[in-house]
Amino acid sequence: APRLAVCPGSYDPVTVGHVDVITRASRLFGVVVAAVVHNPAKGGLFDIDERAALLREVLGADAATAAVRVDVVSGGLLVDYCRSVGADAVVKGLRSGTDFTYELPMALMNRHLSGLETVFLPGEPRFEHVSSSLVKEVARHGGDVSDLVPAPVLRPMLERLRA
Ligand code: COD
Repeated sequence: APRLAVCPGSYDPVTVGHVDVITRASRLFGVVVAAVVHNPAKGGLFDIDERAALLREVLGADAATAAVRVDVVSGGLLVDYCRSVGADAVVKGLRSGTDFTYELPMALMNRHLSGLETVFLPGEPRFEHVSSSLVKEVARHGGDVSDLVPAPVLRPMLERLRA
């Protein structure tokens, strides 16, 4: 069977940084599932089904093939979801030492819980400053974020921020 990786995230909304990580993961694994995970620590602009719909639109032709899928994880542990889909690894992008400090305990905990390994991909330096939360903040105050989110995200995000 092809190796399967899960790229979990809040994806609220998907950014060019996320797309870069998913695309690079798909060159390493036969199947990549971009999993929209409900993170109760973060209030959402979009609900998780809306985020998943935007991801599917953005990943376009890739998401229509078996090689890149989009799924929703509405609760529970990531390791349980990963087991349910037969994942071989979690793949995450690392922008900085701050990301590493946040991600390392989760990676170790997930391995402790179920043996699930995490593979870290170094973030593309051009996108090091790109996060969903900063994109929303800049857009909310009228800044230009058109290079930071995929084109299909821009209008729905601006409309939602205005609402
Ligand atoms: N460049 C590279 N990587 C990036 C970039 C960028 N510009 N932007 C984002 N990323 C990476 C992030 O580092 C992260 O790895 C991933 O993309 C997703 O980012 P976000 O911001 O969409 O998602 P987070 O950080 O809010 O998601 C955290 C999870 C919800 C995935 C996490 O909390 C989790 O796994 N929860 C599941 C519940 C669980 O099992 N808890 C116990 C874990 S030990």
